Amino acid sequence: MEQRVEKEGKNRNATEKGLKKRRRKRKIRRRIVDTHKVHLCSDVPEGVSPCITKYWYQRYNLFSRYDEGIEMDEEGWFSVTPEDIAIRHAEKSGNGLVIDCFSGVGGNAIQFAHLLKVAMLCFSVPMLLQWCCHVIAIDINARKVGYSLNNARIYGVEDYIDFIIGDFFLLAPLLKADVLFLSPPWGGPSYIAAEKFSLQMLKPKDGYSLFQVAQKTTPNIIMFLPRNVDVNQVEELSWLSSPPLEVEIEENYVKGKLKGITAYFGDIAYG
Ligand code: MGP
Ligand code: SAH
Repeated sequence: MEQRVEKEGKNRNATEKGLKKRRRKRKIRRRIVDTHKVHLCSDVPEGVSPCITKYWYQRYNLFSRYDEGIEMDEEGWFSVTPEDIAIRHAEKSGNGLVIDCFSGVGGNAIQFAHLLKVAMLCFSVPMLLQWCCHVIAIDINARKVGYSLNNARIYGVEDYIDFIIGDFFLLAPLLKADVLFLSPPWGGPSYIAAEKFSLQMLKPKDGYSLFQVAQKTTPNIIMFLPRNVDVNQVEELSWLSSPPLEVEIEENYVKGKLKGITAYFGDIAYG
């Protein structure tokens, strides 16, 4: 009797050990698959430099139609607003004339224009008159404007955007718009090294000067900023206007990962 119990005990131990082994095996296999997915570099095409490899892996989050011929340079890769976030910016912008003042390779301008196109196709003539404006996309870099035009064609919205090669700070006094969208350079991927990203670190001018220039055109301003930005400073921007502007600050995630922070000022806050 004692022997049987001992035997059963041994068998149970053996079975448990077997199960554990199998479980461990399965776990390890799963881990390898993950590693494989993240680190396998063999399918990265030639010409994609090591510093943009991580962005290449996110290419369909940046442009869902990436495979149709999207073009970007290095700065474009690390600066373009992920498509879902750009859609959110467009939805919040209302239905007036939007100027994308630092348009890069077109991530945002395309989504502003897409929303406009959908509105034009769906609504009646009086609504059309209200929406008869284009999106304006400004970038100082002619090559970026070329990429942006190419990318807008892929999304079928090139006729809804006026592309301007120029310096936003020089053009600003001439601009009229309902909403200004600002996603200036943050100083490259090393922006994240700062414990708190201060508005003074924005390029080519600090965030306070940028905001002051922008609000001469309209109080309705959208700023796309680093996820480590000093949020108190962002709130302070609303006090540069008298009376202070409404401000709404939101965190923008893609697939559960925080990518940036958007501040909406003026009538579009909480809209
Ligand atoms: P990231 O932090 O460099 O990438 O940029 P990621 O993949 O989140 O890094 P990880 O290693 O932490 O996983 C995140 C997002 O910020 C990019 O997809 C861009 O939309 C935006 N972004 C990054 N930079 C450096 C800039 C910039 O200079 N200007 C603007 N406008 N946006 C930027
Ligand atoms: N939102 C864009 C990315 C913007 S990156 C997208 O989704 O693609 C910032 C851009 O600002 C760069 O393309 C850079 O060429 C441009 N830029 C820098 N200084 C500028 C200036 N003074 N006026 C206009 N554009 C400028």
